Amino acid sequence: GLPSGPLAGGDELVLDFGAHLVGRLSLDLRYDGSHPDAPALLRIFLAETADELREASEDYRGWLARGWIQEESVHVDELPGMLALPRRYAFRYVRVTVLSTSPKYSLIVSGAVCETETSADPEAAAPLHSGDEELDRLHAVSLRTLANCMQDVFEDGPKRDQRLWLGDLRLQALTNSVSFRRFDLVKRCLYLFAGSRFPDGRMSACMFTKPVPAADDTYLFDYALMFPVILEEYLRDTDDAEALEDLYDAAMAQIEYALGQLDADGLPNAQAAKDCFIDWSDDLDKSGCAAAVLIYGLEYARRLALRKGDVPRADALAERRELLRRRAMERFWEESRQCFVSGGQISAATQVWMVLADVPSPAQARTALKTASRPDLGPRMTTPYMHHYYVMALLRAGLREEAAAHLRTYWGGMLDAGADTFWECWDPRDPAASPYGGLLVNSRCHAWSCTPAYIIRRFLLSGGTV
Ligand code: RAM
Repeated sequence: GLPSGPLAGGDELVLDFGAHLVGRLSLDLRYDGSHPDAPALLRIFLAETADELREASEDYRGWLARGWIQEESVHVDELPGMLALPRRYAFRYVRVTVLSTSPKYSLIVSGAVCETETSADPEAAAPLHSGDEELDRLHAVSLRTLANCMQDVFEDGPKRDQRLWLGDLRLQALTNSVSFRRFDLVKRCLYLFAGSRFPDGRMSACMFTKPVPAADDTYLFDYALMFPVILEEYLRDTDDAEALEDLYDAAMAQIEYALGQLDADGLPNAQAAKDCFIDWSDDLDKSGCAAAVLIYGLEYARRLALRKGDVPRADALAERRELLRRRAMERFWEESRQCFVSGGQISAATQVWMVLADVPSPAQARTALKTASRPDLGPRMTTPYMHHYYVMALLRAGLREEAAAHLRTYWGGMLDAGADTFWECWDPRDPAASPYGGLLVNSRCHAWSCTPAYIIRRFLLSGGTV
């Protein structure tokens, strides 16, 4: 029942499905005029957001493969009929451009169907009715983001990269724990990582799953250290003794490897800092963050050792942690400025990770985070991944109002800019920014942006502490 008139060569039609979907698209095609005497040639472009519709794919010059752009050229030999497009797509809008029919007929798009795919049961997660409309919307969009990324594994983005990343998994697992509670999917992802390690025991930062599970050859120091964190949080939710038994060594191997990457002062060396992701920021000095993430990981490893009944190891890990904490204070804390300085830089990222790792005292944490909020300092945070940890650090430091305000302005800013699902990158001062040199390949439904539901349920409404 689409209001599509007959389309001749050069005409186009844009369909708006009204929400961000992940699934398979079919178009019901008919014709007007004489029996088709030539194939219809169509270009079909699928966009997650309206601003993508304004971009011309032939102008894309970014450094990520253009194969991620959701665009098909299709010959339709038989009309009328259903045209089933070949891939799974992530989209809200579909533009059908008729490149050619023939002088004897025109094309009619009389219907469009998307069969959606997710492994999240929408019934399992109750909508929020908090009496605060903004929070309810943030919660709903956050869950839609997570659900659309939940496929065979927790994907980072259903448009791109469609794969499992350790850093993203941590945030998805947290949000899953307050919503869909598909702990079996978390477990599957943990086993995929643990079972696909490099020969030296390190864990890849990301996994392909098709046609068969295979680790990517990327190692990220901070992502690998998230494995013990995710495992410990998974066990907190499930008490799964089998998983503890199976995955404990793999988790400890990530800590051991990282502890082997220290410099003469006993802090993570330059290579470790280089191997950190932290945020999409070329200018960010990551040495302070590398130290803090290791200290953070050590605390979770200590808790795992306790779960395992391995008290001597738990004590040894606590000692290593305290030693590293003191060294980090010595090298990175600047008393006169009351904040952390890494490689001469005062960045939000460094303050955030130091606070999360409990490196400073509570009073120092508060001054460091006040510094972090000064927009004139250091490289800006660019991804919701980093902004999530900023909110967590504010909560850790007892700055609850600031945390709630940041949630509302940052993720709320995406809502104001038209988000149906939360985006991979969002810099309010540069809305069209792309770490990949082209908006068309930015993912607009992205795993690491899905945490507002977690923050709202665990902390803002229930008064929980980090
Ligand atoms: C990108 C993706 C993914 C992230 C990595 C580091 O490819 O956005 O989510 O984890 O970078």
